[in-house]
Amino acid sequence: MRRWFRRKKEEEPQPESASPPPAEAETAEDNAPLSSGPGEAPFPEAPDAAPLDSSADQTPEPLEAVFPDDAEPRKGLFRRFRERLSRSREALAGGLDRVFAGRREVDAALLEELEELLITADLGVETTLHLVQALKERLQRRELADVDRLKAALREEMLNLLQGPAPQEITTRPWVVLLVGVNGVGKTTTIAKLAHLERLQGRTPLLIAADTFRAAAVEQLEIWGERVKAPVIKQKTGADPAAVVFDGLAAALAREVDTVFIDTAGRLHTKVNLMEELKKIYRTAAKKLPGAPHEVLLVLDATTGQNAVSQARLFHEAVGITGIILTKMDGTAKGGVALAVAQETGLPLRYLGLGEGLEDLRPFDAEAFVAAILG
Ligand SMILES: Nc1nc2c(ncn2[C@@H]2O[C@H](COP(=O)(O)OP(=O)(O)O)[C@@H](O)[C@H]2O)c(=O)[nH]1
Ligand SMILES: [Mg+2]
Repeated sequence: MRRWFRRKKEEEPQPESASPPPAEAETAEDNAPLSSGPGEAPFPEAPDAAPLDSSADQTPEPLEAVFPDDAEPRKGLFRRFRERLSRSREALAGGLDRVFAGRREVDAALLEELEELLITADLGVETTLHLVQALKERLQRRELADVDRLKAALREEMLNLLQGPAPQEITTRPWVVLLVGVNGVGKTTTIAKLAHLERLQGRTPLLIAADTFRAAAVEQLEIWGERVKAPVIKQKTGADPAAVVFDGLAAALAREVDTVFIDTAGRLHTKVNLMEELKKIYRTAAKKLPGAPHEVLLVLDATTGQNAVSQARLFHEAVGITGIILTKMDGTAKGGVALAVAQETGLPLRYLGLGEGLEDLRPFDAEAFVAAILG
């Protein structure tokens, strides 16, 4: 039952390389050349490009040095998820313990209590009903002899729901990743974390500051760029974000970097403009580099709960999302929203933000996640 995203995909298959996803008539403005003014070179060669730090070419630190708990990466991931998702575990596993206390048999009344608990733990009505329905069917098949079986069955159903396709294989260079999402969800911080992960893998990232709305946004990205030793391509505040992307991709090609991350604006009060801006960025990227952007990652703030699902719908309709990053999973009891987002969008969860530091972004792992929230 994955309605709107699946439907959209069927109706509007992602076009091959050059053209962006929304099959819309382009406006005159969209077709106009992107040059910033008469007599000016349309795209001066990245005038503000930060010089490539020479240390950027050195071998990055080994993974274990930066993630000491990742000497055994999978174990470290389970531990980190458990530690950072403790409030969500309190809500879910703690709630289950309370519901199951003193009960041995599983009956319809118990499933009803479970239903209430899942809704309050931010799984959303639809996802909760989906899970409870699956459990009711198991109960009818007499598979739920006791609460332990029920707990195991819930774990299984959650895992089924979170099982997404494997991440796209990186097949070309530069690999271009566009990050979108409303203001304050963590896009800029997440780009820094992603760039950091790239460096740990010995790859070279380049960052494009296409949130030209506020000077502070560009500065923030520049500071992160220095920290992760990644060049940042920018223009003046107020510049056309699509032009910055064009410059940025030219620089990425010239420098032969491995990966490009594009930071975008996310102010909500101009929703229509924002979506138009993102579409234009998408088209410009595709024109400059056929096939780009190769991934469009939507950043959602877990603390906003069910609101995250409606944001996903909006952005997916505008630019066609390929994966989701849920930030601020640390310190919130609303981690259950991950299940709602996965179920209601049908899009794969790619990363979880588990804190504000550079190391606090981890690839999404369904088993580690479910183990962390169910205790
Ligand atoms: N606790 C926590 N804070 C985060 C996380 N990701 C981002 N933030 C914080 O959220 C705030 C907004 O982040 P920013 O990257 O500027 O959001 P943007 O407007 O989408 O670019 C900053 O204070 C970040 O430190 C996360 O995973 N956990
Ligand atoms: Mg930002």
